[in-house]
Amino acid sequence: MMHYPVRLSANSPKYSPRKIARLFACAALFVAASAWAAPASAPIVLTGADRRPATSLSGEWGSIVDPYFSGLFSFHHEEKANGWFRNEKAKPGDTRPVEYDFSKAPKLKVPGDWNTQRQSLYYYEGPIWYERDFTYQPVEHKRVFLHVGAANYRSWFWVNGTKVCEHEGGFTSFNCDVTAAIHSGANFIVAAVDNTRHEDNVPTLETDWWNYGGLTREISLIAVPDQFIDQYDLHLSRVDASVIEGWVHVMDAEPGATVAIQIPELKAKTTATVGDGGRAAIHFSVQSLERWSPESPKLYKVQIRAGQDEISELTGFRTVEARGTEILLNGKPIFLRGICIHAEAPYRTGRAYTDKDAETLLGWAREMGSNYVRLAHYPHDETMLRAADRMGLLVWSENPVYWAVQFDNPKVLAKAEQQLEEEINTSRNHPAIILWSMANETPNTEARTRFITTEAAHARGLDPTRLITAALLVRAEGNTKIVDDPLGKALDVIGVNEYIGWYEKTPETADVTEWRFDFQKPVIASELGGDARAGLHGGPNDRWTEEYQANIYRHQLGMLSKIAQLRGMSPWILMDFRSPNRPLAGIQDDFNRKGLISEQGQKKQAFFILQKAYKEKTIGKAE
Ligand code: GCB
Repeated sequence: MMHYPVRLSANSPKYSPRKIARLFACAALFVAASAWAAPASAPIVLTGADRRPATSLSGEWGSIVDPYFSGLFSFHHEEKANGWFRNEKAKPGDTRPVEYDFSKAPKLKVPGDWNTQRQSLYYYEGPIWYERDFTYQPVEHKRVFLHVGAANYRSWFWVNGTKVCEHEGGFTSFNCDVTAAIHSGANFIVAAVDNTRHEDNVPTLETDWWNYGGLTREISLIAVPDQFIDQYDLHLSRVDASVIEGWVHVMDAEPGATVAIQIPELKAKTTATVGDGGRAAIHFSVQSLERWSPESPKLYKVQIRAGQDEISELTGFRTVEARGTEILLNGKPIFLRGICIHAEAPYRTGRAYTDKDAETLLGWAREMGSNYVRLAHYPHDETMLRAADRMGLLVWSENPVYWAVQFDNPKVLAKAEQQLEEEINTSRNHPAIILWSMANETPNTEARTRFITTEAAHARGLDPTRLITAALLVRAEGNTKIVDDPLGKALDVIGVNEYIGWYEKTPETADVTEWRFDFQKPVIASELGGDARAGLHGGPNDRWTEEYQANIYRHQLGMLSKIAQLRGMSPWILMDFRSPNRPLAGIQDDFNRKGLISEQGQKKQAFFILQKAYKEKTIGKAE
């Protein structure tokens, strides 16, 4: 266990006379740093945060690498009153040394993972401090939030020396109220980000992707009125395709306050009243609405107003349902021709976050003939979801419950649920998302089934308009693959991962493989594939060559086309991605090479095989 925040309190059993003496010695510092001791409020979710005017804090931040986290914790793991968040400057006559100086420290770009910015940080796991000066002009009756797109894995934030929040989870956005800490003119912000892996984290110790650390996504300041729209959900009714329904939540609203919604292009308007819980229920009819679909990803500007607050969302309207073994999009059966994608940046490598990253990755998926992408194995950046909305790609979005997290630990369930809530509440207005995935390849145990069933119920409670899925491991008896994992009961759509021809047997084994499903539900082949180094050639049985990978795809496509209840597929994976599990020199060089495209954009033979199957619709029923 590490030194996560143990706050000082007078009745702490850890109090020893020695510590008390030390505390007296530090009393002066405590007074000076009293703002530090004030409890920071918990971060909140702001739906559509990226649609609000913002002051960007991107750019170069001073950075200090702090492997022992001595800038925050003293040697008994107590948070220090004189920690580095004070951004102290040495003054002549100081009676003690100031042993850090952000203004002289090397810079790190924000957003950006640290691993690909500095050679010495390539393998670094631990805490790093960030500092940035900025000027700001607060406006009366406005609250200011620090919006953090993502900080992997755990992060702490201070504005002008006052703690504003801390957060756990590396792939979801959060917002910290900094109103009381920010002032007019010169300000500074300090962040500490720690990407140390722990067994009770979500994800846990081992993953097959690089543990990129840092402030990996956009970070900005957002000003909102005292009463403001924090979350909303607007979607098309499954019962009546001319009705838009959902809710708008107004933070700190007086009951009886009004919410007004307008869709100018449809000349549609409605108003609703905020009830006790701060929510206004929305239900209104629209004429001649064009529904969002991959063929026609129509987006509408939707204006939401509550008191002084207004947000202009760009969204589309469609329905998704599972009926029997079908997935229905806008009431019609659909086959998901897709591909898995990691948030690895094309060409430059590192964590993806820019619009350009999203357009390149999703552009390749489109070029291949996809109508769907599985964004593995954690929630991706909002830029990816906006691009999917625009480009007409249906999305599987995933909670990072990956492999064997501590399924019997209630704290771990709470962490998974917190990340799930952040994921859903942030991105619930993206028409592209149709599937919430609870987990990937989890061991079939009672504790696991209980954990994910609870998570699934939670997701359904938060969002009953989408389908719940998970990527399951499959067991085999001879050449029969059997899908009878009891977790299937909790899912609307069954995802199955299998690697025939790579981790098991030969590509040709797919030809004689039969499938048995114990669930009459839609099935997605959520992973399949094998590694190939782009440009490496040989025969169809020479591992690591493009020909071998292509051979796997040929046989897999033959096998999959015989599965009656198959409703989609997303082979592993669009682009090669960095992973510490892949050290094979000259071939992998720290990259999982199952991409159909290399990280430098070279398309491998298998790309064209899948493209042909997707474009000619030789896989899946023609819609
Ligand atoms: C899997 C995992 C994925 C890995 C992949 C592989 O089953 O779900 O995260 O990267 O296999 O390449 O082994």
